[in-house]
Amino acid sequence: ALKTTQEQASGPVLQEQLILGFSQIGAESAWRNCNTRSIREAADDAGIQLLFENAEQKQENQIKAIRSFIAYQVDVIAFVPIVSNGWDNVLREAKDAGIPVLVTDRKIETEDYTLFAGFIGTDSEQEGREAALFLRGAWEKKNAARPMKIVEISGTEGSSAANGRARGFREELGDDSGFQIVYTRSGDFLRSKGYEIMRSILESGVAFDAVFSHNDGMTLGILEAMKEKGLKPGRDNIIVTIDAEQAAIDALVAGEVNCVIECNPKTGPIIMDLARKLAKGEKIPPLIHVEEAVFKEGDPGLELLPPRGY
Ligand code: GZL
Repeated sequence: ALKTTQEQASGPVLQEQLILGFSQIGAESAWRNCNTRSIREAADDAGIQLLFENAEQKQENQIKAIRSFIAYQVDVIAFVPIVSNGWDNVLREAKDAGIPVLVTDRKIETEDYTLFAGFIGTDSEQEGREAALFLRGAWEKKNAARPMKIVEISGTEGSSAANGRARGFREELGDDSGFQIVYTRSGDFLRSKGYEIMRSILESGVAFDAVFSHNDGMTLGILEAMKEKGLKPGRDNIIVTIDAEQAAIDALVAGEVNCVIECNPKTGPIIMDLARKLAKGEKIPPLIHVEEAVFKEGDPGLELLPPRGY
């Protein structure tokens, strides 16, 4: 069902407008909202007709959305899989309908990698490794004669972002007995849950030296809970967080967190380039990881960083 931009006008068909069906997981964090803005703006700029569905954090809504894109006979489907598993059936339906699928931001696990054309997003395992590298360095600087006690507040259970960050973090720490994860719990990437979990940890009296938080949204809740208890986050403890939204960079400059690892949400333009290639039947790379930086306390020029935009 290729709608032409010239259909209404009597003029000659100049350009058939590409129709992209996009299933987004929701609006759980500033990062996600920036990702959505980037996709909408890039579709506009590229002259691509975007059918955008917000799944409100439910996989079944994503599956329904993808089925509606198939029924509508869009040219390309792209989606952020909220969790890694459970996609094979609906992706087989898209393949049978001859519609190429682009997986973005989060990854899927499947027995059949021909079910999608490629992945564009961030390397969650590398983000986890960077977090471990920072904590290792920070603890060595303290010259402590005992293992570092780490609290981990992780992202959405079953998501490649949370699984990858946890895996990369543990791989980098290795079985080095100098680092102990004394508590780990999912905060679902939500600020409110980050707050609740840290409050309960502080009330339980669990001793810890460092916090590894899987996203800045939860970290803002963690900071709030610590301050309520009279703690000085980033001073009384070491905090490493992922996304690099503006509020986290501001906290880094203020000395309330110690390391911020970038996870780039602005993938709209490259998603549109890849969608256009797929619509023309071209091959695309199976895996594209976007570049990411690491910001540490004491880095020169932190105050001069351009606005993050999320
Ligand atoms: C990471 C992305 C995560 C962000 C969170 O690639 O899927 O989801 O880290 C967002 O802020 O909610």
